[in-house]
Amino acid sequence: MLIRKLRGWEIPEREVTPEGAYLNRRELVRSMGFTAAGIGSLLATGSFAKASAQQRIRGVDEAVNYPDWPAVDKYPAKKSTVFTEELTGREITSENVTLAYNNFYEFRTDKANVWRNVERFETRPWEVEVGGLVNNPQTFDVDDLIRSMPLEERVYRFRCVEAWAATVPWTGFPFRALIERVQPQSGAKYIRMTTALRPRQMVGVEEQPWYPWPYQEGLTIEEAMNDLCLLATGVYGKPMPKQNGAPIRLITPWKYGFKQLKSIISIEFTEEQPKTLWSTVTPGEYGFWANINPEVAHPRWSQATERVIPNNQRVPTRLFNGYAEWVADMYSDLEGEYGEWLYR
Ligand SMILES: Nc1nc2c(c(=O)[nH]1)N[C@H]1C(S)=C(S)[C@@H](COP(=O)(O)O)O[C@H]1N2
Ligand SMILES: [Mo]
Repeated sequence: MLIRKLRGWEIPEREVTPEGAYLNRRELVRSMGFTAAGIGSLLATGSFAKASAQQRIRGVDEAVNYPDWPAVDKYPAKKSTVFTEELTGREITSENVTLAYNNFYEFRTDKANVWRNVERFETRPWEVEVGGLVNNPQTFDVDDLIRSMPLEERVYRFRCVEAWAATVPWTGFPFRALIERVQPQSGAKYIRMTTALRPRQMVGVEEQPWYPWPYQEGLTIEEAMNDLCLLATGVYGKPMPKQNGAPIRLITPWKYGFKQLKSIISIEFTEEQPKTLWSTVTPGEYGFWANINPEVAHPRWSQATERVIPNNQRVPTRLFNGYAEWVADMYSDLEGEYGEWLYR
């Protein structure tokens, strides 16, 4: 039953253009400075066998595995009157699709199998360390943080750089509210964010030691302060499932999906533009800005159209994913610096 449902919307192999498809393992290993012996010992931990044993088929709801969650009474949160389904111009993607079609390379690189591999990942208790160039550095228990923030449900368009797109009702709070608590110093210009790194709980990390883990991403402070920018702690009116980035992840709907890192443990204010996992791996393909723009092609494919899951119908890509009126001002200074600023 589930299998048949998944097959209906799984993309044909020829259309798959994943972030990591281009990676030449040997080249990466060399550029990352891993030795052959180091790789060998990491691979000798038996993760391949364990992974295949986990391939038994379960229902999507079972895989979600909501933790025993102290702030569960905050769900569902009140719905935004601005960021509605109508504003997105399309229908909300069904929950079963969003929860079973994921990019989360710490677990699996094939999107249809991430949810089947998150069982060992422990998302409570969970701390988020907020520091760097701030006057009031703090480490938050994630549930204390969630309880103290104004949660809201917002329906946003979602667009992966690979060209698949969805429409998702996230629950979260404005990144700005967190920034106000920690008070950035005047020298702070950027924010570096980091995903948890737990090889024993994350089969993809165990099996792919050549990626420059941990997954890191960054924004300017101005971007993080933007009205659209959300720290999401739930989806579809419930706490965030593990495969979608429990317990807390970034949502920047005007940027490609790879900016929107999952399962955040650290938020650091910096003076310099932070290095990110993808800009380290393939700087010409997944740069720092990553703003959605139909006119700036990815080096390996056009971005003029996108493919809405689960039916994969092609529709035009919108500048800033349709959110130009909220975000375009932030980039006016960069315009013309070099033609590709929107993408890079
Ligand atoms: N830590 C981490 N965050 C991540 C990724 C990842 O591999 N690891 N993939 C990114 C990419 S490429 C996309 S498209 C989105 C997918 O989010 P979803 O699975 O909730 O749709 O997560 C982003 N956040
Ligand atoms: Mo993506």
